[in-house]
Amino acid sequence: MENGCKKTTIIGLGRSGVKVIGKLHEAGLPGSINLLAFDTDEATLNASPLPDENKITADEKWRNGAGTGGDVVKGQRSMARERGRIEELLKDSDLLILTGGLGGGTGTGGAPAFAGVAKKLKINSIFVMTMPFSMEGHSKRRIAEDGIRELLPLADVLLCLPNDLLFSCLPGDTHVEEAFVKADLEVARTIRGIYEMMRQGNLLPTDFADLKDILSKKKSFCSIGVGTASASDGLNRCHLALERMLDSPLLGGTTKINEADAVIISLTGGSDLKIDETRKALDAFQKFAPENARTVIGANTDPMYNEDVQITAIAVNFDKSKTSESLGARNDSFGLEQSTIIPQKRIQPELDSGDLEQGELPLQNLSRGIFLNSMPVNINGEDLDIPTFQRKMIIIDKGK
Ligand SMILES: Nc1nc2c(ncn2[C@@H]2O[C@H](COP(=O)(O)OP(=O)(O)OP(=O)(O)O)[C@@H](O)[C@H]2O)c(=O)[nH]1
Ligand SMILES: [Mg+2]
Repeated sequence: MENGCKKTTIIGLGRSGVKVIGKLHEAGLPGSINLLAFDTDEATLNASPLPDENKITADEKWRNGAGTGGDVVKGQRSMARERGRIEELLKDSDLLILTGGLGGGTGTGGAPAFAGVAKKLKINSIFVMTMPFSMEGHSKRRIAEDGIRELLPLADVLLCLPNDLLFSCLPGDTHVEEAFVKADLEVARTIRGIYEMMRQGNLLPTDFADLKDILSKKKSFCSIGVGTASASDGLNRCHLALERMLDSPLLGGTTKINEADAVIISLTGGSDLKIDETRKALDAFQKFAPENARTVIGANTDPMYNEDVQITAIAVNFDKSKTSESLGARNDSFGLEQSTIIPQKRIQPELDSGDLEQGELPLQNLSRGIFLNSMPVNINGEDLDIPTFQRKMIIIDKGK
């Protein structure tokens, strides 16, 4: 088998997720990958360059393709009604990567349903979600943090990319529209890097087991950098890719690697990749990583990379703060300064520990009719307020 994964399904959920999947589709992806765009909003899907058969208008019967208008509960319900379809689409995959923006109704409310299905089907799952810009205000951030709480017990790996960091390296006079396109490209690049890391390297392997092993040891905060270069950029393309990786906005500077407790790095090139350039780049990288850090190195070739190389690194810092055992403390690190990867295994007992501080719920944004004063009951990504026959897709014989 050419790579470790039978089949990887990468899903874009909600407007920002759909846009990122569009960029991945345009760039082309190697290996056996199924790209899907899910949204409750038909207009977003119509604007996507993905082939029509890869676009799914979620919960069309109830939402009429009109979106959720920022209502997380509607997002939860819509995607819970799609569980049967999601199961069908995922059943032949062994890795799910899902991306979307935390803060909106569809992405935030819908992601746990995908995580629940992946868990049920025993598919490894990685969620790459953006955190709202600080300029979007506190209520969006609270929605995002509540979304993280819902996802944590279900996702194998959750990676939160702070939108503020995506914009931090752009000149102040960049047009907003252009800034969003750049942000989408950066998220797409990150997903491609994570995917490459997960493929079993034909030169040196890194895969899900390594990632999970490192992250399941302790609570950790992570940064991710991706750099690419081509032979046309000059003779030293691996060095250039390394430099670009170290410069990439989501990494947040080389100190993230200098101070890491563990580092996972992978290099992918085409069949023209030479041993010498690979070794030199990986040796150069080792100089940035602390001696006592656990380092996992992967290298891979794929004919699709012809002349190109890509280097991806995840720098992992184990949380050493004494007060960090509560989710409230961890929230300080969500978002602005660094990306966060948190495996589900460690999180579950903490959620049950009683340390959890109940935040104020953003009810003003939600319209829940007679359920206005009740909490949605979500178990394993299933909304229990939805009648069982609808959740389980049971067809009721109503006679003629
Ligand atoms: N990177 C990036 N982030 C975006 C973009 N548009 C919105 N976001 C972020 O994603 C969050 C969610 O927005 P959307 O993706 O539009 O929301 P949605 O999931 O479609 O949800 P609803 O439309 O409310 O059902 C926002 O709060 C922003 O932080 C974009 O074009 N690029
Ligand atoms: Mg939307």
